[in-house]
Amino acid sequence: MPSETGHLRWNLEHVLLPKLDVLLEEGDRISLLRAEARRGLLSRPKALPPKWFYDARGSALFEAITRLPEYYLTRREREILNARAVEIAQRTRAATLVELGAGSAEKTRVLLNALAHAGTLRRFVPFDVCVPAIHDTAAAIRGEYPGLDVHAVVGDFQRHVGVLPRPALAGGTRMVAFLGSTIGNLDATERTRFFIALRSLLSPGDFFLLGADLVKSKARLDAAYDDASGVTAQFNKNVLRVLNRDLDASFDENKFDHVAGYDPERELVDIRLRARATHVVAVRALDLMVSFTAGEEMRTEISTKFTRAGLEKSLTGAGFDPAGFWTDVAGDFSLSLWKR
Ligand code: SAH
Ligand code: AVI
Repeated sequence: MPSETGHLRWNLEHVLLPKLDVLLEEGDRISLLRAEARRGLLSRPKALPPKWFYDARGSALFEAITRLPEYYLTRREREILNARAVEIAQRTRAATLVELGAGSAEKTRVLLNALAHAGTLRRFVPFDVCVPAIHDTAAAIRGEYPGLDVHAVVGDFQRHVGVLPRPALAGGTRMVAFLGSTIGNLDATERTRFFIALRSLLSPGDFFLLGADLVKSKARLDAAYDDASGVTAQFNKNVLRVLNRDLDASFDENKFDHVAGYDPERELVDIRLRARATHVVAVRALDLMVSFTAGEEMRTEISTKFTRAGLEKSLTGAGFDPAGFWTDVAGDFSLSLWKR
């Protein structure tokens, strides 16, 4: 028989905690990590998908990146949202806002406020692969917006966009937001697949709001992804800690350097970990011994930079109609609205 305080706690949690759908259970997450780590560590050059940066520590390190002087992206996107959220709310009249890769959803409050002010907002669906981040975000938003139906989803937006729970999407116009230029962390093939899956999730009249970083000078991009205080290096090396903990691996982050540089031809920042010396790493959960030679680089992320023309080609090619395109005053970052 639960105690009275136990009852009280259960009742309070029942009332205060937002709905949570888990499309990627812990067991599935580990199976996916095993499969993707095995494929990446056995490929040449070695590579790991960027979604594995984001455990609680990785998400906190990303938040620290957003406050770095060199990392202009978050500030620029917030500037655009501050200037355009009312217009976006009026244009979309969205009842449901789904946010993919929501993280802390800090900037999203600007959109939520505008939609609430327009009187159309009923539901917020933050979606993320990082359980602690989505849990904290959903609980915080629930507290800040009483009466808003907050329905959080744990999943991989590269796998689960097509299977978003219907109750989370029911009723009224939907807007799916994908902010922060996380789209740039997908390669061209992954982006095309993602846009097509997204379009089939949406109904005619729904909207997609995309934050995408724009092509600019190599000097600024190199600095943004290799900051003087070394926070991005810690973020990059966090993937090694995730593999150590979840795959019983023996990576020593002191044996790797963070390497990041903009490639103007491919219009992307290539982010890697470079082995300082020849050594072998055990990945016991995969029954693998992985050799690194001195100077060998393992890719951990790409961060693609876009042009307006390139975005228009991709999105219209996937069947979206342009419904708005804005940049910050300096022209560093873009926010664009697309109609299904
Ligand atoms: N949207 C926020 C956070 C960007 S950081 C902003 O603009 O500041 C990228 C976010 O996407 C992280 O919260 C990370 O956990 C999430 N993420 C990365 N890959 C993902 C995937 N494949 N599926 C779902 N979420 C993912
Ligand atoms: C989440 N994503 C958009 C960030 C980016 O800018 O590509 C991740 C990041 N990697 C290094 N710094 C920030």
